[in-house]
Amino acid sequence: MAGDPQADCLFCKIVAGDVPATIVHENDTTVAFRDINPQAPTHVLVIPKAHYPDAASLAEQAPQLAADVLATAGQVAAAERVDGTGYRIVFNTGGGAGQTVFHAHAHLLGGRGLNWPPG
Ligand code: IU
Repeated sequence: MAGDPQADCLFCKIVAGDVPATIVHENDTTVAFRDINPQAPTHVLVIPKAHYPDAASLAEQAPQLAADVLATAGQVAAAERVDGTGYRIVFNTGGGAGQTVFHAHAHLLGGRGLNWPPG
């Protein structure tokens, strides 16, 4: 069923506490943790606790939860003090765009200059 934990999903295991992660923020619906391969001084992944494979399915099937992810990203940006200089929220969607973990997640990147367009 949509949103249910998936046994083979790394991020569901992080939500369950079965795989370690450096969690920087958690509330009833979302978790934020540091990316293990950071691409910027601040690189935090914000995920819904419920499983949706990508941002599009999350937004379509659980729009309030998608909003929760964005709200958490904003709160983490403020806590990391990157809100003053600017930051980026990225949802890689599909393998061709670089998505490797198929549990919806926002990358929050900040703490350095960010070029546009991204690679
Ligand atoms: P992507 O947009 O699906 O490519 O992002 C997945 C991210 O998950 C990527 O930046 C990885 O470095 C990150 N990650 C992680 O933080 N912890 C892990 O155990 C694994 C991947 I596997």
